[in-house]
Amino acid sequence: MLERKGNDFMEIKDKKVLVIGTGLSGMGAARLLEALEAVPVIYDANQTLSADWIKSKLSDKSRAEVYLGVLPETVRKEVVLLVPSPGVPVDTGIVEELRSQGIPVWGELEMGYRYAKGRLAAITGTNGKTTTTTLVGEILKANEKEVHVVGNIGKPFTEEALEITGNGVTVAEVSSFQLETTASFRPAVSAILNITPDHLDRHHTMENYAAAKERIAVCQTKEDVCILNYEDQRLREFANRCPAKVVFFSSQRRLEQGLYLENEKIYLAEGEQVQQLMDIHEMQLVGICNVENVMAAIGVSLHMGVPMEKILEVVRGFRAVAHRIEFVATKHGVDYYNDSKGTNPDAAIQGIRAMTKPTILIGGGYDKGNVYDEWIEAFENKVKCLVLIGQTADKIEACARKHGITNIILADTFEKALKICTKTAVEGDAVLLSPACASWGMFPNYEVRGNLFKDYVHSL
Ligand code: UMA
Repeated sequence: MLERKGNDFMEIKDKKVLVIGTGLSGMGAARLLEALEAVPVIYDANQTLSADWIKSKLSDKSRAEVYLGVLPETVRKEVVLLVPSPGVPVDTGIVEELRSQGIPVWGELEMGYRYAKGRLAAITGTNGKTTTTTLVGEILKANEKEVHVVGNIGKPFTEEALEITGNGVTVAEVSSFQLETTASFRPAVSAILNITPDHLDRHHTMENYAAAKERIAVCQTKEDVCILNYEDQRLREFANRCPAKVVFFSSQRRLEQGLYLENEKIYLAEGEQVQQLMDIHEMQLVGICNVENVMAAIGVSLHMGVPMEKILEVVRGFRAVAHRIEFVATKHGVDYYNDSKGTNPDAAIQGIRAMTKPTILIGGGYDKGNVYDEWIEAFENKVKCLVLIGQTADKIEACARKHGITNIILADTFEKALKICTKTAVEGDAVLLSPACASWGMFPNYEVRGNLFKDYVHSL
């Protein structure tokens, strides 16, 4: 079992710790700090929030201080530790200022990790991490009494940390945002599924984004395992400098060692042995991206000590997670699919590739600085009408016209977009929400966007 540095590493009892952000992570971190008898100083840049509401999320005896909009100079001088939420960029003034004063910065993920016990698996990647993490969670549950599924999946690590015992196993979905502010984070098994352009508004360059993802393995040693996608050039190169023992998976070629797909069957080559594990038609999941997710999940679970038969049994019964190419219903002969989790072009490519009927596609949303050419090329004459919403609507329209797509309708609200889809679709068509953009700006998150879509479809 891994030794973690607990609160003996840094005395925080009765000390002030600055938490930035009052979303899921910030409140999780604040509650953990209170349980550790530290004094959370909670700051959120959004001054329209209510301090009373934030305090109501803490204990009655809370000693927390809440600051909205402006953080007084005096307070900055009193804090011994900074815990930023994942949504707070590391080049934000206050983070840079405190860091330059020697104040340690532990992101919410690091904070949760420090105070949890037991074995940990962590999964990152631009796409597929929620499916893979959920699947690994299900596999672990088939083999272990105490399993925790935390992280970017919507459950902050800090929220659960103190409940995780030495006998527990945890699987964490981790994002590049979270990995930027780790310090000692060391999973026994890590996985990087793929790295394609995303979040470039935050990370500025692809190099920075990839470097953040690679941090998942930075504290690992050869006693630990890192599962990598052989078909990702960057990850293949990373394998040479990865401090953990690397296990590859590939959907495109036979590997001498690792997991691979050949003739629609998944194999494991280990030492001298090659084992045929399963036929991909035994899976409920569809698409090559999901075969990759499954191979990664098998690799992670195996190295977390789950016997292969148990792993395969769970894989065979596992269905798609919500908002990921999720079939919603057929209404008046039109199939509706919710791929709200298609929050970047690469994920949305998987969404449109999975469609077999003429499709009315809803795209657009928050501008993360992505380019849309490859996504639009993947339409392959399947997109009968492109309905665009949000900040990126004009940018996507220009790109689509460049690629010869002319049937484009801009909608200024999501509701109008939905109505356009039902008016345009005829029997035998599909309607797909797969926006290639984050939901921010129009919705709090992709789940809200996807649920509104599903509610609308069910109301038809
Ligand atoms: N805030 C500031 N200053 C800033 C930025 C934000 O004060 O500079 C405040 C905002 O006003 C807001 C709060 O911080 O009140 C929001 O914090 P947050 O954006 O970190 O959101 P959380 O609710 O804590 O949710 C985060 C993750 N969000 C992001 O990374 C943007 C959730 O991932 C995650 O599920 C949750 O922690 C639990 O771990 C969502 C996500 O979109 C799903 N992730 C990205 C992705 O998957 O692509 C990375």
